[in-house]
Amino acid sequence: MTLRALLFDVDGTLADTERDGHRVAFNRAFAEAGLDWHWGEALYGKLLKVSGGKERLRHYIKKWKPRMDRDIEPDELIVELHQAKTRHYLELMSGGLIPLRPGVERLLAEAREEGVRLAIATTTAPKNVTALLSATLGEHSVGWFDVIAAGDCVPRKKPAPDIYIRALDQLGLGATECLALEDSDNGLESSLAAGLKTLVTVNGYTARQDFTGAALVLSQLGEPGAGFEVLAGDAGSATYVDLAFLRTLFARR
Ligand code: XBP
Ligand code: MG
Repeated sequence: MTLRALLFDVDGTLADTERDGHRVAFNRAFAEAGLDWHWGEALYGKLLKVSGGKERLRHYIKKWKPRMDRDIEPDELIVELHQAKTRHYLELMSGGLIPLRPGVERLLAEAREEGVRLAIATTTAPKNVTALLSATLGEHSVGWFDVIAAGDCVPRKKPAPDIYIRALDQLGLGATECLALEDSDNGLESSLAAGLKTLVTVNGYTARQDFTGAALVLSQLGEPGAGFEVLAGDAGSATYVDLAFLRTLFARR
């Protein structure tokens, strides 16, 4: 089988957007709304168990603020806070705050040169994806992706397989023709449930998660001269991920 497309997760995979991007944007939205909530780095790591910003807010209110004495319905509050959070996130991104992870730009370029199609399958809002791509690779890079499946376009977020199934459907490809790139247990559960072979590159929040079922678990994609560390699986003699390496990984039984 030929490798036809790479499906990328966004947060944590393309860039380390959670700690210094989403988390900061949530905190700015809380302050703006006059709430004394603050999501520190460690608490945010726990909250990441729930994917999706609105879902994360709902979980936090239920668990940490069950007796909120505001005359506003939690549903309304969640929508308002999430809109404000997205505004702050877009502002942070437009400032070029967060770079792509090592190897991402190189791998995207190689895939384009060699006719391997690109797609996005993420839990985050579509606007956030466009903002990250535009800030790091230029506005034109949005067009490099044949499919951007994001946010609320499916009923169930990761770890459900819905977003990957949607992306495959829009690509018109089967799972066995594609490879997914993920950073988290929720993301891996989602891609595996959609039938996709998956390469995991971890980050500070996900390094100790369970990645059973992944084709390979690496510290990062790496670059020539600044390679990855293998956390689980067999990378052979490779030191960084390029398209030739992904083809070998993809072809493995
Ligand atoms: C990661 C997430 C996202 C962001 C928040 O998504 O869980 O929910 O933290 O984004 P992925 P929104 O790794 O699938 O890209 O606030 O826009 O939902
Ligand atoms: Mg992710």
